[in-house]
Amino acid sequence: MGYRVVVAGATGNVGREMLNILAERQFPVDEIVALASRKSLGTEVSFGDKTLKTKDLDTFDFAGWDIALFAIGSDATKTYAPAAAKAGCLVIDNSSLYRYDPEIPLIVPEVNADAIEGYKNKMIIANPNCSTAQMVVALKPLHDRAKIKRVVVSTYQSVSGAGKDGMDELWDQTKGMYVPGQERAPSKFQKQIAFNVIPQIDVFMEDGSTKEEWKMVVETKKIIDPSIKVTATCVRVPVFVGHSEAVNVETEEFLDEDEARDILREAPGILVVDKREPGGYTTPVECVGDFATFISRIRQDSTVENGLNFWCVSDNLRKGAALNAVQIAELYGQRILKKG
Ligand code: 2RA
Repeated sequence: MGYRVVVAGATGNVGREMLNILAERQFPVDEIVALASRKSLGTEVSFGDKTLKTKDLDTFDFAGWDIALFAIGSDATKTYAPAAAKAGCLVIDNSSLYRYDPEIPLIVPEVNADAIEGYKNKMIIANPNCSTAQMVVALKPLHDRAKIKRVVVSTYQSVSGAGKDGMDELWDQTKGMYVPGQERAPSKFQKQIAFNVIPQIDVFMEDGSTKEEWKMVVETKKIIDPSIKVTATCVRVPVFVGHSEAVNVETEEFLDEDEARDILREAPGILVVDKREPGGYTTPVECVGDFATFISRIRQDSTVENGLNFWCVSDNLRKGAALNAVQIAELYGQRILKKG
């Protein structure tokens, strides 16, 4: 016996990946429905070798459904998540709406699976931001061994993090560079993204950081340990899929780079690719479609007493969004619903 599963926002980048990953991981589904807003109604989406026609989120009755994966943005989530939760359907939400609510668990299964018990509070579980998810997978095992005091991270985030419009803008702008008359001005991004990098993701906060940077700080504390200090610089780069991060950590205890490599090799969800030779590391194009968070360039930071640097790459639509949501659904099925 399996589960009755809803995917809301099924026509977007993340919603489509949710359906792919549910099928790939053979999530025990008895029945599945793909929901979309009225403007995408009737659009066909793939679920394994089946095709689903999207139904109207606005009129959908969540009663009797076990799990709803939401990828619809904060405004729509505010309208539909409480109704689903009230009907007894667990909402796993990819928007930022509930992430910072102390009553709502924010879960990365490799890191804080036990937080699942908090589902009872509101029948809603939040999925972290993409840039946080991959980083905490790497930080947790290092923190368990040597207690991380401070993290300095710079991100190189792909345009798919900004949705399909972001991908279209990179594609059209790149073509427009070569075809006179087809130039495309920035609209989704603040500046030209083709052949450029942009040090702004999301809006500015009062202290001069951006909301994306703030999210990395607050979410890391909530998921791993409030005592970890994080400072982030988030940058959009002209890559379609796959976020990269250069991470520097300072730990309380000394952690040798070889031991760190061994710890990361053993850690769940991580694949270490770290050869000190040309090409002996992972780049975003190599992680597309993969489940793992790839760690490379592990090395001591000799400018502080106990410091390490590493390079962290993952498919942002997967570990950073859809995969993590499906893993939460798996956890809820195994630990709470225990069907079958
Ligand atoms: C981005 N963090 O990459 C966002 C997506 N959640 O823009």
